[in-house]
Parts: sequence; C-alpha cells; structure tokens
Amino acid sequence: MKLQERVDVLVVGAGFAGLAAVAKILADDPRADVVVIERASDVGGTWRDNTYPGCACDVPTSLYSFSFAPSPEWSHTFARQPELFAYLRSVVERLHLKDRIVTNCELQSAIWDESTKRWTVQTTNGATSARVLIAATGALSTPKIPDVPGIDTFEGTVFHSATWDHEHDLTDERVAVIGTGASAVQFVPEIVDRAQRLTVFQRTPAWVIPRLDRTIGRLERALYERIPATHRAVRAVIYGYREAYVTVLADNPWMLPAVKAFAKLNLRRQVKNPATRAALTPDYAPGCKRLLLSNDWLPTLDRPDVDLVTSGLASVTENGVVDASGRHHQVDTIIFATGFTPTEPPVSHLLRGNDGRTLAQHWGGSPQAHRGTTVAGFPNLFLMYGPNTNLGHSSIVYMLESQANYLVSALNAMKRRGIAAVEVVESAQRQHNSWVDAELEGTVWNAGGCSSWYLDANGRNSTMWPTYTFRFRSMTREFDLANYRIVSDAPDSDTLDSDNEVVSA
Ligand code: N01
Repeated sequence: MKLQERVDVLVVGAGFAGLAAVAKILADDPRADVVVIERASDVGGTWRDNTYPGCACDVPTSLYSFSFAPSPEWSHTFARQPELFAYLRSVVERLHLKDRIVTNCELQSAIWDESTKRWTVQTTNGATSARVLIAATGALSTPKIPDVPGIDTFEGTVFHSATWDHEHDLTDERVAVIGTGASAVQFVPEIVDRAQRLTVFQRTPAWVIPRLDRTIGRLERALYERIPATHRAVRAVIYGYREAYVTVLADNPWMLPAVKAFAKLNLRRQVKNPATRAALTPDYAPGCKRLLLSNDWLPTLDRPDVDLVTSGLASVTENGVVDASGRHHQVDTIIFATGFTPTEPPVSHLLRGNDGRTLAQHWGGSPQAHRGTTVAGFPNLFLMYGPNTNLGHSSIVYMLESQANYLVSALNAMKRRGIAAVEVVESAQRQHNSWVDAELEGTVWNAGGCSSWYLDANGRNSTMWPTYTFRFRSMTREFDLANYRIVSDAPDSDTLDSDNEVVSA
C-alpha cells in the first residue's frame, strides 16, 4: 500500500500499541481516515523482532492479549514468541486492518506546523500531512549494546538478543553472554546444550521465581472457544491476582521479605554450589528490578560447563573477552542481552513541537507526559506506552488499550466541538507528574535499593506506572478536555474560557 499525501490520523508502528490504537479508532468509527506506517515488512513489533531461542511472554497470555480479540488457541499459559507473532498477524486479518497499514515505511521526522494545525511528516516512502499523530513505536524496540573497549577488533560473531543471528550455529562454540535480565534467562537454558562452554557476565543478580507454565489442552481450548465467558473469567482471575502484586510492591513494602524468603528458597533448591548461590543472591528488594520467572535459569548457571563472571566486562580482544579482574576468556561468539533504551526512545529525536524543539530536547533525559500520553508543546500528539506507563506486575496490553480509549475519546471530543487540535497545558502535565512522583515514593521501584532502567539519566523514575492499573483505566476513560489548550479551525490559536468553550485568541 502507498502512503497517501494527507491523512487525518497517522499511527507510527504496528506492534501491540499501534494495532490497539487503529483497532479502537476503527471500532468507534469504521470510516475514520487512519493509516499506520510500519518500518518493517510485517506487523508484530517486539514479537516480530525478538526471535531468540526460548523467547516467550512472562505475563500470562490470557491477559497479554487484546480484550477485544480473544484467542482460544494459546498452547501454553505463557505464550511463546511464534504464537504471539501469529496472534498479532491474525488480529490484522480478523479486524480487516491490512488495508490501513503501510509496511517498509519508516518515520524520519514529524514537525508540528502551527499555521496549518497539522503534522508535516517525512518517511522513507515520501511525505504526508497528518492532523493527529500517534507514536506507537514501543519502549523496548531499540537494542542497547554497551560501548566496550575493543569490541570492533573481535573476530568472532557478535549479536544482540533482540536481533538474533539464526544463520550462526552455536554448536560446540565458546559463547559469552553479557547481561542477566528477562531475555537472557529465557535463551541461556536453550543454548547451553549446544555450546561447548558458556560464560555468563552478570552485573547485578536478579530475583528469580518459578514460572507456573502449563500446556493448555484440547478440551480447555474447546471450552474457551464454545463458551468465551469462561476465558473471560480466567482472564479476570489472572488480572485480579496480578493486581494484588501492587499491594506488596507499592503499598506494603514491609511484606517484601516474604517474597525474598520465597525467592531465596527457590535459589537454594536450584543451585547447589554455595559460591554460585552467593553470586546469584541479590542485595536489593525483589521487584526493584523486574522479577524474573524461570524454572531452568538458575540450574543452568550451576552447571560445570557454565562460568558465571561477576567482576564485570572490561574489554574485548580479537578472540575473547576480558573481565574486570583481568582474566581473559577465549570465546567464538558474544551475545549481548543488555536490553533497550526505554528512557531515550529514538522517536523522541524525530518529533518537533510548536517551538521547533524535539521531544528529546523538551525532556532533557527525563520523559514526562500527561497521563502517559500527551505532552505540552506537542499538539495532537499521542504517545502509546509513554512515560510512566510501564508495569512491573501486569500486562502492558491493558495499559495500551487504556491509552487507545483515551485517544478515541479525544478524537470524538474534537469532532463534536469542531476542534482542530488540542495541546495539554503545562500545569496539568506538571500536576500529573507530581502525583506520579509522590505515588512512586516508597515503592519498590524507587526505594528497593537497586539501580534499574526504570530510572532515567536524571535519576527520576520516568518509566513505571506507580499503582493499580485500574486507576490508569479510569484516568484514561474520558478525555479531560479541561486540561487542554484548544486550537480551533481558525488560523490563530484559541484558548479555553471558564466554561471550557472555544474562544478565539
Ligand atoms: O534487558 P534488561 P532484557 N555490562 O535491561 C545487563 C522486557 N521483556 O532484554 O542489571 C554488563 O532487563 C544488565 O545488568 P544490570 C522486560 O520488560 C519482556 O533482558 O543493569 N551488563 C541486565 O542484566 C524486560 O525488563 C518479556 O546491572 C550490562 C541486562 O544486561 C525488558 O524487556 C520478555 C551492561 C539487561 O537486562 C528488557 O529485558 C523479555 C553492561 N554495560 C523481555 N548493560 C515479556 O515476556 C546492561 N547490562 C513481556
């Protein structure tokens, strides 16, 4: 499909976030003029790109899927990547979204034009003009590879977990894995039998608890298909149980020692070598970094053919890696499982607001938005998975659907009132972020005693949603027009009067 020169609503990205947005817009108004651009050749976002061995969701799939597109087909309670990718493609088919998506089309820049009240957008497929821009580019889509001295001299193979090199055979190789986060715990147990020797570089140990995964049998799937209410009931139970995590992680951190005792028991049961066990014991509260779910990560690190290096990665040579104690480890392949850049999203460098500055310049290293979605200075811009919408306990899909409700409500408010554009007022944005900061105070994500990617360059937690997800759902149910500067179709901006009516400036 070709990108048209003018569109009412332009969505950037066709992963969970972009598909939630376009599906909800079209459900509300099937004739809406909405187009999605996607830089890759297919939809799926993170579930298209992350194909490393063992890649799976660590949130139960009944919850980690669209409420408006349930699938009775899941083979496991924690779905594997191929199934999630297939699911997103099936949603596109089911909801007839294909004609709305332009693939192989990457956003290059989007500049707000105050005179036309529209976004001027450049892409790899040409230019377009959009009244409303929805950035659904994902928070965990740009792999982060640390700048290790000597990395360019390495003569073996190097790749990141999110861009797995499937052409490369690890059989009988000496492999170094850098990082021990949510991705590493999934693929290391999958490759350990193939490699001759594995050297895992751990900077900070993580708390690990069992993954209660099971296959979903034919009968259960048939039940979900014939009586969808049963599937909805399961989803509701999982939702409630996951929300209960907040009671501990945010509201009652005094209960965390119980979680710690449980995780320690798990560690003692799975790792026999006392030195390895000591190296794998975190010194911060569980939940401060993402709690990892795995049944085979810890036993893998206890194997004699696996080295756990905790002194840190100092440099890379042409045939190996040097740890901080100066020891050289000869390896054939280095796999970086070093995560992403959520607090410095690349899209923030591509969007310019009404003062000509980029979103990254506005943020100065500390992303902030109103209700995680709109930003002062950026009229008619909606961020999916924006600042402070990430979760440590439940499904991001729930948050994305909430944001999609909010933007649909905004589009309707604009249509009803004949408004060309809305821009959140700075004081409302500030108030929201003060509230977020206050709620985060004392939670495990701020006060758990670790350094995590939830904290940005300025030390602010600009990543996590601080409380129950239903509070976000209620906050995003209705568009709060009173918190916005209204821009009418007239050439000059208008402001609100006390009754929230449009008045020409
Ligand atoms: O990345 P991470 P990930 N030298 O940032 C280490 C989501 N996810 O790809 O802890 C040495 O968690 C770093 O060490 P430290 C999920 O939200 C979801 O594993 O910073 N090491 C850490 O051990 C998750 O949180 C699913 O000290 C370095 C690791 O690399 C997010 O993706 C599944 C280093 C990075 O861990 C990212 O997970 C998988 C350096 N210079 C992932 N820099 C779901 O199922 C970093 N590290 C939904």
